[in-house]
Amino acid sequence: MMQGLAKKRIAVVGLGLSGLATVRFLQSLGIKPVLMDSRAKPAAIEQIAADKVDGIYLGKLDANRLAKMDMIVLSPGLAPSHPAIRFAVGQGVELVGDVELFARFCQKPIIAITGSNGKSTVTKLVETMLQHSGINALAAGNIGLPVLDAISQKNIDVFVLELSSFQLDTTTSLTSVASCIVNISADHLDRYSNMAAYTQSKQQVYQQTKLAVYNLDDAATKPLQAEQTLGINLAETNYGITLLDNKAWLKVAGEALLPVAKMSLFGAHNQFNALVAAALALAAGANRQGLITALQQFTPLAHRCSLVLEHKGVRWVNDSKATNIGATLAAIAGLKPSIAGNLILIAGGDGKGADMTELQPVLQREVQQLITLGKDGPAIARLKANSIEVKSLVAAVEAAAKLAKSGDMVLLSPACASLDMFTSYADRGEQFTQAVKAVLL
Ligand code: UMA
Ligand code: ADP
Repeated sequence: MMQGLAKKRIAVVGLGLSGLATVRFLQSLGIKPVLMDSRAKPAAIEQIAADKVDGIYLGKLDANRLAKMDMIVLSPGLAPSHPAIRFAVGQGVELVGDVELFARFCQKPIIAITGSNGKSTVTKLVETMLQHSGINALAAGNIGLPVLDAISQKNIDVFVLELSSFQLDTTTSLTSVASCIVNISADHLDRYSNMAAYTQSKQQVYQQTKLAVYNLDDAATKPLQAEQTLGINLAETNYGITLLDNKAWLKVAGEALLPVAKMSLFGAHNQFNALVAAALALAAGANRQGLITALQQFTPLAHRCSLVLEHKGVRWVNDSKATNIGATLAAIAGLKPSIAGNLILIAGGDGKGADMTELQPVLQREVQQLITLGKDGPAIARLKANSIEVKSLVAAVEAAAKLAKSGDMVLLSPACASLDMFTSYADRGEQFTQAVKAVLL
């Protein structure tokens, strides 16, 4: 069961959530890893017992020390193109990520999900559908629970993995019963040289899969090779939307499943997410009643088009998880039909190298007032006349409160990462929620 790891000199590079889980996992196998982080003082350093590791090296990554290893387990937040990593790999050191180790050790069926947007929603839906079918499923990976923490949980029947392109870049042994790229739109272009490189990274989710589920409206998601494929869009006849007694129903595996109005999630993008999740869950043994219960009872995830409050007829919505353009476009498309008055959009942050002009047609057509902040705020502000540039989220909320009238919606959907001003998208969403309450109540 040691998969040949026992006698290896292993470096865990990056001491964030997944790095720490990797350290614990290796220690449980009796291995004392070498630890490195490019930061002088990573937050988690206090949690590590020095006598259970073979040295901790902080600050600049030490290329010569890395080159002496047999294996490097690299955290997703560090790029394999880092010069010290490249040097070590050039010297013959094996490079893997935590998901690769998980794939080598996991004995249970795996469902693997990637995409630019909708990964977490689909992952949680699949987990819930399986659970309501009496199958003990556990969601892990990019969604937050490191896979090497998940692996030690008892009595799990199926692992449902949300995988980022960063994780896929260091994974080659993944075998899955079903997998999916939900969609591909511009993201992480500060790490990938172009969209082709980013797409290639996402395509790795289909390695050794039995069933590859893809998005018929997005050619880049089509598997280049897979045992079995299933293309889905809302217009498709097998998995799609069908009209019954003038009502829209989800159609799953050729049969009507549930009226769309009975889903707890709203918007066309979430109908698509539901169909994809149903296909993946059925492939892992879910039953139709399990799918129905999950779709009716699913609690929408926080910071994704969540209503903060309604005040004097104005709805304030937190979509902080929209960290790229595709997510903001989906949020506006989903919410706009429900807005009687104006849409006031708060956007901006770190655009990660994306071309913000892709937002322009929708800003012109659907958004009545734009408020921007953050590193790429000015680039977004240029796309619409009379936009208001502010320096803080509180100032954005104050500006929106002055403009909003009954029937309007104020939507925080930044189309950018949060890390230029906040510790995470969740921090940004929480600060927005607090600011809205402080300004209005
Ligand atoms: N970092 C350094 N030096 C290091 C190591 C990390 O500066 O030596 C920095 C990274 O650049 C990054 C931060 O520290 O800014 C965290 O990086 P990490 O690799 O230590 O991340 P973890 O804490 O292990 O969390 C990772 C995922 N993070 C990333 O991929 C950046 C988490 O996804 C995931 O939930 C967790 O593993 C458990 O599997 C988060 C994420 O932002 C939600 N993912 C990106 C996204 O969804 O767009 C890909
Ligand atoms: P991810 O884990 O890929 O970031 P989430 O499910 O957390 O995906 O959703 C992130 C953002 O993307 C939310 O703002 C949501 O409104 C939007 N979104 C969700 N599903 C889709 C989809 N299928 N297509 C486009 N955008 C989506």
